[in-house]
Amino acid sequence: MMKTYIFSGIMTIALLLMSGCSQPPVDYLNESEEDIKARMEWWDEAKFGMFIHWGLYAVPAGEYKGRKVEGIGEWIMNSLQIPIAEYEQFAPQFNPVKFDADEWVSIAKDAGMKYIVITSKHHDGFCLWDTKYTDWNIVSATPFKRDILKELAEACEREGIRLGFYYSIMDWYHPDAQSIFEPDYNQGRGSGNVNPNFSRYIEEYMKPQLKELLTGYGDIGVIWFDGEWVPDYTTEMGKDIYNYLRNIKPDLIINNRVDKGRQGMEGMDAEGDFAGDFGTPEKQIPATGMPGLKWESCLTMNDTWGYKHFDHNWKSSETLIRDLVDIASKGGNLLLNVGPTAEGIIPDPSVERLKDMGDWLKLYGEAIYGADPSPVDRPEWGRYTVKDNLVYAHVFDWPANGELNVADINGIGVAWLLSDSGKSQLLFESKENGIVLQLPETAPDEIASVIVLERN
Ligand code: JFZ
Repeated sequence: MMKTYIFSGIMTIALLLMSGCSQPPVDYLNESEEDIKARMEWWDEAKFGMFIHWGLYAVPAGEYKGRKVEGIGEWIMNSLQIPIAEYEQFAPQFNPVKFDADEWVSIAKDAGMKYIVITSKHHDGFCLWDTKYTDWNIVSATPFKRDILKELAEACEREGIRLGFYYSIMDWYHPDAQSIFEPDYNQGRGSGNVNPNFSRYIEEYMKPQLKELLTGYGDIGVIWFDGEWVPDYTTEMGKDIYNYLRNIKPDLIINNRVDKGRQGMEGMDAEGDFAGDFGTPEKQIPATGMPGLKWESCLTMNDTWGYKHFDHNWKSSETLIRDLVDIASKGGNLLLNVGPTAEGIIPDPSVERLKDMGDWLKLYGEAIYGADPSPVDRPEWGRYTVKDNLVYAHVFDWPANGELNVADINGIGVAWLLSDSGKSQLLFESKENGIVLQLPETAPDEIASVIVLERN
């Protein structure tokens, strides 16, 4: 009896304390520059991440009933106008028995990538985790039955790789979300109409799902929205969701597509407009970066995000490494995509290219990770990055005459090849237009050699 009283007394006090602690939601839309800087520090330094587009679309792999998708593979449901009931048949066929989260994470790590962003839910609405808000998910609807995101989260945690989730606002499966953009999935809504239940989709589906993702899968670094262009979605919803997520996880980083219709760089400016935390130029590298803004280019290695069995149009390792350098020299990050097969394999051509990038970064990563953008225009022969009193000259085109014109960015005192552990000094002389460095005859690296220019 006594015990019960004491117990209930403690419970009452505990409840009172808890309710006393519950604070009104914080408004994160007007964060100070310092707070933003601190929150984004890991992301800023990371420079290089892996994008993973994986879902049921890997089953048809770009081809359905003898018809091949011309565009991107993960859009097959829409591109070939596959009705929901037919598309559902891909779920019992999705059994990626070769999926090994540790292997994927080690491929990313060996490539020098510091974070991973995976499609938790793409436009087809299919969920790669054990969500309780729909059965249209990996555990309930496939023979595989394993929570892919959980396994990936655990592998990332073990290996010190940050994990982020892509989440599509547009949803071709959820009855409250189907958009007029997708003619066959709009259930008779006319052009310009919105789904009358779209706010229910946001409140009772999207928000709870995002909460699941932020609370059950370890220390999530990024939520990467997409499909924000549907007519139903508004900037107000975006602001509300931004605050909702940051109140769950204050250090979360959220991309610009949380705002209505802010694809790529359109409409973004540095004047404090709401546009999430970073820009997402897609399949492109902005010519002069995005001054005053954080940004991340997402790129494919061939021409699709989701796996297509007949897309062999692979970029070379040279192109990809130079793209990474180019992006770093302009102050951005590179989120480089892989599209695993329905068996759970990252295609060999992707793995080979990632290995080449990792090999290059093992030698020259000092000039990429944590580096600042070049303060001067790009030179003809390559790119610059900067770190404290060091300027890194990334030379793509090694001069035949052994003379390299460099800008006197910080008052160069000494120069050496980053690949030269002995740091033997390169000779240089000042001329009207800058400085001329004397280089060895052959490039230390055919793709990008790095020269360090240090201030005295
Ligand atoms: C998308 C998705 O539709 C696509 O499937 C993929 O996931 C990709 C990463 O994002 O689509 C977009 C988004 C933005 C632009 C173009 C396509 N854009 O900015 O031009």
